[in-house]
Amino acid sequence: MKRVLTYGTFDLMHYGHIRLLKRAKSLGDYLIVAVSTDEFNAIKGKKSYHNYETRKKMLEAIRYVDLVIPEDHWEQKVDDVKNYYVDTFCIGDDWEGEFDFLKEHCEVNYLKRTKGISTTKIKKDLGM
Ligand code: C2G
Repeated sequence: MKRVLTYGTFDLMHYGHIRLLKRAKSLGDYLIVAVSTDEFNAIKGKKSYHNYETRKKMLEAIRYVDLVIPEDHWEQKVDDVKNYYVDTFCIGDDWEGEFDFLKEHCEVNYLKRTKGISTTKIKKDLGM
């Protein structure tokens, strides 16, 4: 049972997120998603349209996702990898290199971002 872990805000869920989650799941058998809390989003300088509970529920409804946990600080990743017996960490390549410190604990994969879609673009196109 290969366990995969990824992190994100996942606001205004779109096909870039879905493709990321599908590829993340293909790296193993069990996918854990750590979704940023509203408080951590503020630390990341992000204001999400959907609150944490809604974003958590939407992720839990996705067939590739097996468990959703909160991401509430930058320093939790090593503990998460240990506490959830994670074999593989992955995230979009906009984070290329940022999480290489995890390599002593698990595999680290940076997956190509899906071009042409982002939460920011959706908000802009909708005039939000
Ligand atoms: N993503 C993607 N393609 C897009 C948009 C997003 O592959 N067009 C990926 C991102 O690379 C990330 C995931 O979808 O792996 C979630 O994206 P965000 O919600 O923007 O996540 P982010 O704010 O980058 O949070 O500790 C890590 C952070 O919490 C990551």
